Amino acid sequence: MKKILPLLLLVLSITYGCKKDDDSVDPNFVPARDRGEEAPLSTLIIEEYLETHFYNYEAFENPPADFNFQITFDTIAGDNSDKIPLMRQVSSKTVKDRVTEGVTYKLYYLDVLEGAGEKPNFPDLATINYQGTYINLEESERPYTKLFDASSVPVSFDMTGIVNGLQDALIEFKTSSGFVTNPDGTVSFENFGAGAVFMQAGLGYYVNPPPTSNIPLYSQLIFTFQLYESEIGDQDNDGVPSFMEDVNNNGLEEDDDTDANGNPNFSDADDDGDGRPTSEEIIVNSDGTITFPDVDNDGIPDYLDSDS
Ligand SMILES: [Ca+2]
Ligand SMILES: [Ca+2]
Ligand SMILES: [Ca+2]
Ligand SMILES: [Ca+2]
Repeated sequence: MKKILPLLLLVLSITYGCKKDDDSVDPNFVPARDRGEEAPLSTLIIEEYLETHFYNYEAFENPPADFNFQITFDTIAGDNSDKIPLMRQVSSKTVKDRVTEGVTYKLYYLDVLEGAGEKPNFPDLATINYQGTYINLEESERPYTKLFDASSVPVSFDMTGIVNGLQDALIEFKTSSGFVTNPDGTVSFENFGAGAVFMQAGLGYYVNPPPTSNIPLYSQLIFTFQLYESEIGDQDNDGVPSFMEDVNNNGLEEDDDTDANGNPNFSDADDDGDGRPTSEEIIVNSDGTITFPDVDNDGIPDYLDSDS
């Protein structure tokens, strides 16, 4: 799972490398491809996959008794030539690149089971199972996709720490309505959300795949998942839920940094940098609601106001 910080660091070092045009530049240094130019190429690869593959929709329509409600894909060919291509069943939305201003992606996702619980917020913690594959472009090395990570048991993730495309997809689904405990002590979630997302490299790992993963640079990623539970995230533990730390209200947690100290508000326990922790500049009421005092009455709540 990608952490945001290394990617940002990487981009900074590339910028520095380009500007510094002297002998100290590593002769083997290859700058990352332009994210804006890469985006449409990535989309074409995704769309070709969606045109040539289908999912096990027939099993979801008439579930066999032992069906596990896992989404699987196969090529439209041979006995499966008459299957409906994913392209006709996916939804899409426009999402922003987190690195380069102005770059956007048409993100495709497949909504198979919507779920009967709650929609997570983008900076929440989500409990899911998942399978992550990448699209393999080496004709000599089929199969078309290769698995790089999976968990068949529920695992909880901080959605601000996972690949952006998966974060962008999970917020379109709902959690389960609850769970039952089985006689053997395991739990079974009921009415969970299930889907898949097909993401361009820029919403995946781009030039920064996990070191041991063998994922090639610029790989398009596909995740299938079941969404079970979510929990409101407060990553910096300052008492303000992280979804409320999206000051510019654009659905991204990375680009709000009131005191410009490099730590976005969702991971900054003193958002205005005035030396008083945010937790001391808000009032958490007994019913869990939060009051934001504005002592100098300038319209800026104290926790975002460095002079009050
Ligand atoms: Ca934001
Ligand atoms: Ca900050
Ligand atoms: Ca904060
Ligand atoms: Ca303040």
